[in-house]
Amino acid sequence: MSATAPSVDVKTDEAAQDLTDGFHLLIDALKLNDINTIYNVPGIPITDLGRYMQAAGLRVLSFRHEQHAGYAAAIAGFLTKKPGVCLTVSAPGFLNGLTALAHAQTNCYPMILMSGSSEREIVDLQQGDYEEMDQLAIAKPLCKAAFRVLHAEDIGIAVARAIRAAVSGRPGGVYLDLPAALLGQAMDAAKGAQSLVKVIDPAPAQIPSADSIARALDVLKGAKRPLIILGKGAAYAQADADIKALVEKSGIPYLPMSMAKGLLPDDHPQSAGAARSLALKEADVVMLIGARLNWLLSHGKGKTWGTEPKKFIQIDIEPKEMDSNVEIVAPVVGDIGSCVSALLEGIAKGWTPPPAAWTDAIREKVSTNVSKMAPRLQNNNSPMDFHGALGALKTIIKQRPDAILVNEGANTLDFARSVIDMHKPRKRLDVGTWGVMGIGMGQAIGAAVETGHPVLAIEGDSAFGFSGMEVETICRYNLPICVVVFNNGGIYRGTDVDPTGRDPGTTVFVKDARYDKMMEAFGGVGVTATSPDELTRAVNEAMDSGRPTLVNAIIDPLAGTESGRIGNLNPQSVVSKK
Ligand code: ADP
Ligand code: TZD
Ligand code: MG
Repeated sequence: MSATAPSVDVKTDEAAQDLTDGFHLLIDALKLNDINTIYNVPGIPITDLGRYMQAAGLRVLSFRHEQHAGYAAAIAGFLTKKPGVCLTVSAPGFLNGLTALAHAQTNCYPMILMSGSSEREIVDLQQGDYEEMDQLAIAKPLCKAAFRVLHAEDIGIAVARAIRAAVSGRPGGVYLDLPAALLGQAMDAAKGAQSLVKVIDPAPAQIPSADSIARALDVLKGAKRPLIILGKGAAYAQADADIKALVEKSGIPYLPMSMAKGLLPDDHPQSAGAARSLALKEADVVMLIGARLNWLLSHGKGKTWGTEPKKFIQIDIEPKEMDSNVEIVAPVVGDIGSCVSALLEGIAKGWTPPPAAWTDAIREKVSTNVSKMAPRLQNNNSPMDFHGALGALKTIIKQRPDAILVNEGANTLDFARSVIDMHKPRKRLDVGTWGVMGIGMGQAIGAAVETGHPVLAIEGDSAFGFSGMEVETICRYNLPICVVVFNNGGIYRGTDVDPTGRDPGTTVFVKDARYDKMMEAFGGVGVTATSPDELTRAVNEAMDSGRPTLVNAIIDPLAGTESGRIGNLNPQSVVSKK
């Protein structure tokens, strides 16, 4: 006995060395596919997963709330064309992350939400496990694909499927369910290594048909007043040089959607940004590149689009997008890089620029509107109005074109979008298709981590409140983020009152709130700015130092308007109008 006992022990040790488990297979699968950053909130059953990931060299950033980890992952997907990964615990953590997954899906950002989940047998019999929930069923309708992995040997395939689903075709959100029991499952290490899959060509080029390109060129050539609309799909595609060449070689005026600003610099002579109404009303042919005809473009019809009959050309990777709101006379289905380069080839074979009457009309309107706006941006009023404050920040962004601008709020969003010129692609990150409040700190952190560039987050005071606790995360990772809170004491304005006199009005906050103290509480810099000059000083200092900073910018509570620029979407009561 005594002679055999040690050899049994040795054998067990050797066997242990040859084993791997769910934790490590998942890490190996992610690393194999160059996924190296995870945005998470730890807890049962994924606490050790985060630790092992960190030990294995992945960057694991822990947030204070899963929604913001999710928004960071979503914007990482937009910026890098690789799925951003958010990791959460079961039921409540999963649900907190799910808002961000649905947001990624809505905005066509590639993202994977991985959530730990409880024991399948107990969940399925609904016996009341710790944080019990059938997460897969709940995630499914809100994302592009949802998978559950039950066996360690399937982890490699599951990660591969998740990556491919997120980035191929129209990018979107993917859910990966990781039952607790999976993570601890052991398997032979060599077999485990063989089970991993490196995804080859995860987002294959989708070449448009020659017919569709010829049709689009025909329609464009027949136009008297053509217009190109660039959407965030065009920014995502990272076909920057070809898109610029297409605009410039064609001579067609272009209008950037919010997150496409900077694909070409906003002060480009062909930009119709400051002549949006005229351009949409008068154009006869509109070519959409990575932009949907959703509410942001009034569904392609109605007053915004004037009385001129329009012909739409649409470039999009998603065939079902065509004819979704109005007829598309020249659908071009493919990836934007391939479609734009095919159009460029066509143009090189012969092209007449659009009539000068049209391009001059747009340029004149732009120049009139820009001159009208200029003096308003230079005021040094205290308390500030939106234009004075944004005029100061516009100059800062011009001087620091590599900085990334994150922007949310109502007035704070709508005014910043039109006032602040962007000079480089993918530098403006905002509320996206839903107009969601709460993306601010998550997107700022995701952008700083993924790009290493400084971030300026311009936040309405309400908008900031949705993710304010993440300033601790910013300080903990010492990220170069300067948050400017436009403090007008409320949602839209700070002047609402409860007619009964009992409570504060529904849209107002504590007066004279000191948001700057929140950043100071965690070791960052807090400053209050009461004039555009003070704002300029504070932001420049923050951007120079790279230290986490929050500038509490005092805005006149009377300056804003209801719902910013989309007040028309509010339903009207007949009773209150009596
Ligand atoms: P915006 O809000 O800026 O108008 P949308 O989010 O509405 O933009 O539209 C983006 C569109 O871009 C989506 O319809 C999506 O399918 C498309 N898209 C995203 N990536 C690509 C790509 N690489 N090639 C072609 N189309 C793309
Ligand atoms: N909740 C979520 C998740 N998204 C939303 N868009 C809203 C609520 C409604 N909402 C807006 O559409 S804008 C806004 C809310 C609450 C805040 C506007 O106030 P603000 O900006 O302080 O951020 P301004 O500058 O005061 O207008
Ligand atoms: Mg406000």
